[in-house]
Amino acid sequence: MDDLKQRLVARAIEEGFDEARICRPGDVGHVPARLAEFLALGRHGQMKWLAERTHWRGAPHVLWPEARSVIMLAESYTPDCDPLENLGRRDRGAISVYARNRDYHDVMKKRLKRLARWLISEAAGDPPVEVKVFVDTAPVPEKPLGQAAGLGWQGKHTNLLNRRLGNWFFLGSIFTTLELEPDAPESDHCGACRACLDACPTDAFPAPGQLDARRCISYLTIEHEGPVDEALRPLLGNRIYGCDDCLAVCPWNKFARAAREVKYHARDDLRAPRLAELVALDDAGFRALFSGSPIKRIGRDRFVRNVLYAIGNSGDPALAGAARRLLGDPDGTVADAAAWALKRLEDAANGLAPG
Ligand code: B12
Ligand code: SF4
Ligand code: SF4
Repeated sequence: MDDLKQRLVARAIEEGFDEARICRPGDVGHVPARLAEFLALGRHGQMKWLAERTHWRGAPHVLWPEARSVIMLAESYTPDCDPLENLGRRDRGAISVYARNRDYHDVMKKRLKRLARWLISEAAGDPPVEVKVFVDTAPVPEKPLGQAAGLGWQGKHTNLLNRRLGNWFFLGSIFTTLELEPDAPESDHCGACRACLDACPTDAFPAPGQLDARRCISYLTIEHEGPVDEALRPLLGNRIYGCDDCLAVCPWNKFARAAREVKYHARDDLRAPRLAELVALDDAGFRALFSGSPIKRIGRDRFVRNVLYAIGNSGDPALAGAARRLLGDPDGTVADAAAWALKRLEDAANGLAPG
């Protein structure tokens, strides 16, 4: 390994990243065809931005032709508790692990910028080395780049996993004009396992390694605008933001240690929040509670919609009053979710629907 690369990797770990590896921007030649197929089948649902600028998302060397290397970084957010322990508690909502504290975009971007500044000063070239940092902020295929750099492999649940870190880590990248020696890609270590495919509550995997986002609870609770298909609502259970089921069952997680970054440790009030309190949030209350959190991005209306679906699924008659108060909500989707929740609670009370 050349000296600068060795020092770069050491510096990345000092900064708080868990792993750093390198590939070339053009190392993901299989992506354009797979992305095109995913889009042609409509699997992106309402995420129209995935269908835009596909000439970049599919081919990072076209995004910035002067870039010579991509430094791919992994940052663990491994939980210190059973991530699914809160599922099915009828008066509580389940928030996915990655969203129980600070927004990773903010935390990681600062760290990426610090590392990139260090690289510019250490490389001290003429003309100076140029860098661009990305974390989910540009049309960049982060998982395939991560695999090309050897950070891990895309498992059957489509996320990147690593033999040491498991699958609870975020990805970020630094593109640079600097030539750095690339690392070897990682190969598939899923073997015959299919735990993630079997764990999915909505059957969102049409085949191993492929996801139909339109059925994924993460998409439905975070990205999908307006009412959720009524047939899918019961399957959401009490998941009110994101979903972790396919990640949580992966056997490779047994080697992972809890995240070093305290900003990803769950806030006490978001470990098992009460549905009765969340459903009563107005705009100001929502913004105050989720300041600095990734949840803030979806806004009060979509969040309360999710909470009402969870109330409908709770079978808890004590929550009916809270749903009734939102029947006249100015947001049509919230009002629709309140009516659905009430009806489902009534059905449960009459023994017509599972509580
Ligand atoms: C859009 C998106 C979503 C969408 C769609 C997810 C998806 N799997 O595509 C939704 C909203 C559902 C989502 C959910 C989640 N996301 Co997301 N998401 C993204 C985003 C912005 C783009 C991903 C993308 O391009 N999807 C499009 C499809 C085409 O991409 P793909 O899965 O890589 O496609 C491959 C397969 O379809 C496969 N394929 C296709 N055909 C075939 C055929 C065969 C035979 C095979 C083997 C494979 C294969 O090849 C394709 C190319 O490699 C990335 C950030 C980024 N810029 O990359 C984060 C990202 C992937 N998400 C992330 C996270 C953490 C999540 C959640 C865990 C959050 C949560 N707890 O709710 C869930 C996980 C759900 C899941 N099982 O994937 C992390 C994953 C980190 C990691 N270790 O991999 C990322 C990288 C963000 C980050 N910077 O850290 N996400
Ligand atoms: S995040 Fe949940 S709904 Fe989405 S694929 Fe994984 S298990 Fe299925
Ligand atoms: S649960 Fe099994 S199949 Fe799924 S990603 Fe992990 S090892 Fe691969």
